[in-house]
Amino acid sequence: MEITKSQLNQFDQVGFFKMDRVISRKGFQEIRERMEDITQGRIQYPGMSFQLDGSSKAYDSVPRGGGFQGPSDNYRKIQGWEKDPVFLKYMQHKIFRDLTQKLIGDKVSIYRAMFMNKPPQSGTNLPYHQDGGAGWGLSSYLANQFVTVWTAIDNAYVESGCIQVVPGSHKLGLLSDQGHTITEEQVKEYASEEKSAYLEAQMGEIFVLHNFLLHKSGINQTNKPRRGFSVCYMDGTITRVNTSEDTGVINPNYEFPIMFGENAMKAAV
Ligand SMILES: O=C(O)CCC(=O)C(=O)O
Repeated sequence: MEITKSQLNQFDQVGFFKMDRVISRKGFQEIRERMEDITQGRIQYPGMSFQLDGSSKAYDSVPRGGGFQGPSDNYRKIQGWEKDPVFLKYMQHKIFRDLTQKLIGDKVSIYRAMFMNKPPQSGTNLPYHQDGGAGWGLSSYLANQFVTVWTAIDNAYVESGCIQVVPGSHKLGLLSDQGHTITEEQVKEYASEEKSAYLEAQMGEIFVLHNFLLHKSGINQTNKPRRGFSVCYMDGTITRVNTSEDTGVINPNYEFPIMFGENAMKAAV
């Protein structure tokens, strides 16, 4: 199992590509069950961060994150999944080793391992943004030092708020110094509906995303959750220069977890 030239070409040309599920059905079921264990508090790890969904579907109304806030199906974002051995094993899958070696290099860390949920008939509109820029509090944010792997935990459709992207927009570079959301004028100029594509996925399928690719996601109008697991791999030499909500880093002594290469994390047995 390895990343092909054609996938890398697609990544270069349009800023993303899709992959089939990389683990067995049984292994994927274990991931889904473990996700439930964590959202319901049956398993807890110190240092994971939890943010509940807001009540108004508006991005600026989501509450601040914190520690575990009780069993809930309404978490919008949870970070710190590398602390869990089932998730760590997935994140260190040899296909992601191959991907990151080809795109980044030998020593690879993550700046976040994140669950993003659109609860049934709910969820928050996430506006168009790029995953990079000074606001992320990282010592570097060059394009070739990052790649995001987004896995569908549930089927993700247009109606359930799947990710929407502007193919090729990674070539625009960072549209804001700070990174993250773009202005309404930039949306008009670069991200009209006609230019966009919806990334629908069956559970287990994966999208590999360039961090400068403009992407957003809507609300969930179905009766089933739309959960995604997003891992942002980066060059392992990058350090933290600031705290940042986006990376979930609030501890000033935080060191990014190494996934591959020297000092890579090992799952506790
Ligand atoms: O899962 C989503 O709806 C958005 C995820 C996202 O923005 C990301 O992985 O960078």
